Amino acid sequence: MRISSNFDSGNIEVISASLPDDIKLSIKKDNQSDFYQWFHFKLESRAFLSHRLTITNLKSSAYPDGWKNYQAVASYDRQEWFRVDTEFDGENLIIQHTPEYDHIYFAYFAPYSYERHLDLLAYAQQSSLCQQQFLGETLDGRDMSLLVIGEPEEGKKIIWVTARQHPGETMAEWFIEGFLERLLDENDGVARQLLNKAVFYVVPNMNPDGSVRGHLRTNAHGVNLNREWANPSLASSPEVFYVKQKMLETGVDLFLDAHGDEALPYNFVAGCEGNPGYSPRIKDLEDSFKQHFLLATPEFQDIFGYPKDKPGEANPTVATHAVGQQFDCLAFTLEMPFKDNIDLPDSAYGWSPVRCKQLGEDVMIAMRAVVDMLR
Ligand code: GEM
Ligand code: ZN
Repeated sequence: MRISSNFDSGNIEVISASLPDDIKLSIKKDNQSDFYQWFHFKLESRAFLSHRLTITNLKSSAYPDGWKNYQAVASYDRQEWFRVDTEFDGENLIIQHTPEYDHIYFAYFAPYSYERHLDLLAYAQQSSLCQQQFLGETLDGRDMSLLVIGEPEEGKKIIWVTARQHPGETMAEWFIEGFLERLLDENDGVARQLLNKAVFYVVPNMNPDGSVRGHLRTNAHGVNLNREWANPSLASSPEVFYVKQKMLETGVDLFLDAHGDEALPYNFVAGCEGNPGYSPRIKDLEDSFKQHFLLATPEFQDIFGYPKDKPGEANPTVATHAVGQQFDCLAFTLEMPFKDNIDLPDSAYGWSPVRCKQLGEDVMIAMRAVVDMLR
């Protein structure tokens, strides 16, 4: 029996793996950070043998509430990721599974590999609607890539969408994949109308280094990019530095920053109610966007989410707050669940890549509803 994780976004520490019904594991911290929660590894054993895998020491993980009612995902072909029997005893996560094949992968959520990221960029730039731009290099020397969709033109609105500041939140890049596939679909009326009215600046992965390293929340130097937007630096957060620099060039009329949430089993958004510049205009835009998103899909809801920030108390280092304040624009953090949307549960797959992609398509309905009112 063997457990490995030396591959794209791999993360596990083997404590003991000699008995199939008593495998003990732990999760490595993000480099130069105390955050840990993302796991992704391969088990090589014998099919049709019952296995019990215990991931230990989770009381101090980044979001312990994330393990309550959580089911791990597994895959034989690295394409289909299904949920497996998982219990949390307050300290350890216990996965009980009898594999159908000798080799099986386990992960916190369906991984989104760097190769798939490069394929997504390559697919998009083949569209006549899309231009790929290099913004700068990350700390590990990877490209920060921007996709510009639509023709910049006087009078068009500027819509920015970023994803995966937190690399373990792979649902964010699955969401972008669905969003791009619809936006680039020349037979889709909603996409075509939006592209007559707006230009889109899309960063499918804000944190390629953390993604490959198997981090939950930080970049190669252990920096949480979603706390760097007030004062990004080339030394610590070049990813944010380059994107913010480009935003200052283009301006921003609507900003959406896609994330995943460990604990809440819902899709929801968090806005800018705590910004000093928050106004009735922005509140109306937020309400209209949410009302139309609610009509577009029952996968979105606006009852459960983060506590509202008090007036003037928004954290100015958070992307949504910084961009919303800087550009006096509609700006949302979008959260998808690591668990499931408990309003529409799927016991076999939970929240999944397919549903992330569908949400990426559906959000376009809300964008279409507000695009004419952004300024
Ligand atoms: C969150 S977003 C920050 C909290 N936002 C509001 N409005 N309360 C983060 O960075 O902590 C996003 C995430 O981690 O997914
Ligand atoms: Zn996040």
